[in-house]
Amino acid sequence: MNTKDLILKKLVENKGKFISGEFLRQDFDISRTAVWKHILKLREDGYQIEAVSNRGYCLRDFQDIFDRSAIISQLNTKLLGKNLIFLDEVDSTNNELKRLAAAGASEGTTVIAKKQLAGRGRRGREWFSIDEKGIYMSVLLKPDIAPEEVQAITLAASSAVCKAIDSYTRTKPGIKWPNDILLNGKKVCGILTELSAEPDKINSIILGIGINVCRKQEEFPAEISKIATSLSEHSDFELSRSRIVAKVIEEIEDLYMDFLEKGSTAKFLNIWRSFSVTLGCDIYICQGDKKWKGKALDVLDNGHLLVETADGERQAISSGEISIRNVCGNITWGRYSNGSKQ
Ligand code: BT5
Repeated sequence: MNTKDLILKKLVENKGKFISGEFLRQDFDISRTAVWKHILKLREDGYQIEAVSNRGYCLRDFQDIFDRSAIISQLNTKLLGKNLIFLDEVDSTNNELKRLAAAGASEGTTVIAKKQLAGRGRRGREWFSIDEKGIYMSVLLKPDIAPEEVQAITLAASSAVCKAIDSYTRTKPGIKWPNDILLNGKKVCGILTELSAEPDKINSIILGIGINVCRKQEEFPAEISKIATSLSEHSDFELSRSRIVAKVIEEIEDLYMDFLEKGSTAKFLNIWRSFSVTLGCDIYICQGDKKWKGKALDVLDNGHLLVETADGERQAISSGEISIRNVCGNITWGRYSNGSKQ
């Protein structure tokens, strides 16, 4: 973090309170003039910072400033986001992180973009992200696990996003297996997990997360306007993308570190279960030409879905397309794949 970002962090931590110029000067070992120059630069970036003689500086009001400084000044993590790349636009944050990973980027490297020109869903589908009304981010993880365990890690991401957004929304978010996050039955967030792996070892995982934040219902393209929604449509709060991003990264780190330390998926799978709108539902599973009916019973330690078939047998589902009779009684099509190899 440079000095400007550190000053911003102090102001954010003391939001609404005055911090004296002398305190900042001493804390960062710079001159009063240098402090003032950083304040002017932050104001140029859009921050409303009040300056009152004998009292100091105070950051006021809600501000949805979405840039690198705003995110890192609110981020309290040890690993994830420590190397944070913020772009005005990119083809896809997953593509960019793939390029960085190939060039040796370290674990925790995070790419965030204001908009994507070629945002991707799973299996080549499109993720609408051409405007600046969402969060488009990718996080690089390098856990020492076998490829078949990757599904569990992807469920950690949906659990983390739900925890992060739950406090902003009027209705509780729901997860449709494996990773679609819904508000009132409509998709607010999608997760694209891609991995680079050898037969028995993962080299890296890219967790790509897209969250619709402040796009009005009528601003979605016609083809998805009935199935997609934004946080702002379900929230009474002014939403700050930088705050939400910081919270999502912190929640992922919390669950990921717990997994690495304990070697157990229990913590995030319990969170996943608490947000699931899949478990207990009748579902249809499509695998190739085969389509069969079952009941979603539970999610297993490796992230696979445990299903009871019509004749009472139990099967673990790891891939295929599923449709779910959701809580509202409608049939909702969901899709699942194991993640794609790079
Ligand atoms: C997903 O795919 O839901 C994964 C989306 C991941 C997006 C992030 S953004 C950051 C990172 N960089 C990328 O390029 N991607 C990741 P899937 O389950 O295949 O769902 C795709 C389907 O969701 C589409 O076919 C549409 O029906 C619908 N959809 C597209 N854009 C949407 C949006 N903005 N909100 C809700 N639904 C959308």
